[in-house]
Amino acid sequence: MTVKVKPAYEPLNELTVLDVIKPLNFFNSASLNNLVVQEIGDGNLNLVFRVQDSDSQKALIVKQALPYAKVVGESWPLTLDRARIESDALLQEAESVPHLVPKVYYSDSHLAVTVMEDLSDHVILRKGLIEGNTYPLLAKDIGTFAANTAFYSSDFYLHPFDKKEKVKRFSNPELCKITEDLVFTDPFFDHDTNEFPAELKSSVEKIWSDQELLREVAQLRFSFLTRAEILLHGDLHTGSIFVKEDSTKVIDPEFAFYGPAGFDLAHFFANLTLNHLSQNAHTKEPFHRESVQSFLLQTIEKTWETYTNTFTELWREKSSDPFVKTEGVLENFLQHTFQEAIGFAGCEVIRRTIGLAHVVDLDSIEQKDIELFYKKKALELGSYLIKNQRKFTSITQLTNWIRGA
Ligand code: SR1
Ligand code: MG
Repeated sequence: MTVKVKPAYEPLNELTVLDVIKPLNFFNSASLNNLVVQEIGDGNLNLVFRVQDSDSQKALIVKQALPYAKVVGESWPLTLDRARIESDALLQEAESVPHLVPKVYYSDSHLAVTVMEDLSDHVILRKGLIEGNTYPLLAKDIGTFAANTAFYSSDFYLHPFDKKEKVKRFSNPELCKITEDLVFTDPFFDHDTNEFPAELKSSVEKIWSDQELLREVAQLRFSFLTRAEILLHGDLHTGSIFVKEDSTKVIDPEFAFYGPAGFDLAHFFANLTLNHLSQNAHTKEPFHRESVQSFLLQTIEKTWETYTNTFTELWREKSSDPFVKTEGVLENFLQHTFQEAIGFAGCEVIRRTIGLAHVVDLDSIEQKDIELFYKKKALELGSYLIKNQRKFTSITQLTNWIRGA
């Protein structure tokens, strides 16, 4: 009897990555000598290799989790289980929106590896937006993604036993702890993970001493910790979305877990908002700037509209909830999701400005005084959203507020 021993975890390199992909028969055997491997990871946490046949140009991606957070180094250990969560979440999402996620070809939880579709013909949305590009399908695609992944993972659709099984499968305590700390805690206290220029100190101290604001943040944080409503992507910022003119792909769901329904859309809206502020510095030509900014606001509006329409349709056609026909039940859910999303978005705007992981949209503003000006605006806007979340009753109220910031 031969006993197959699973390979022990080792970080891959540009040579050993070939041992993972050869048995998959993705490339034909004649082309194995022509494979070109490049490590292209530029995120905070993982290794990402692109393997390409230099003759046919056919390519795939091998993503491997490291046992620590790359952004900080080995002093910050991090579970490898996030690779399993990521590939499971991609497969789960593909059940309802296969056209909006990369295809998974293979995964190995021991090596913490996911082998998936190469999307090099797309660009990262954050980069595309900073360059002043616009994407006509973005709103419809993200609204469709958010509504489908929410509905099909929720108690409105699943049998309670299946739902609770999934909550267990997507339990992701270490990655959630990163969000609990970096989004909902550290930026609101004088914590050593925070990072901001001295010139922002008085604006930051205003946040730290604002009891009304802190009370709201505490409540949002508690929601994030306790409300297992839907399977979230968990980190849906503009660096987790690949785009081109005719395609949108949501990548990187390693933070996936069951959480409050407004969280993903909030992060998407917050990152569009930060880009909107930064366009004032990045896009010099006024007509172009105005058109990019109005694209960003229309994207927020249309995403929410698509989300509510799609969710409502799914609810009417497929919900197993006993209160499906009771007037106001769906409306209450959507309203609560919307208002909480405004609060979550405020937290994301603040943490991306003064916390550990910033956004390049604001950080790359070349002129220091202009960078500080828009960072102050971001802090004011974030605080306003958190404190006034329950006053928002329509998406245009939000976009008007961002326009006027
Ligand atoms: C240490 S990880 C920092 C941030 O990067 C990820 O993309 C998440 O947004 C996390 O908060
Ligand atoms: Mg990521």
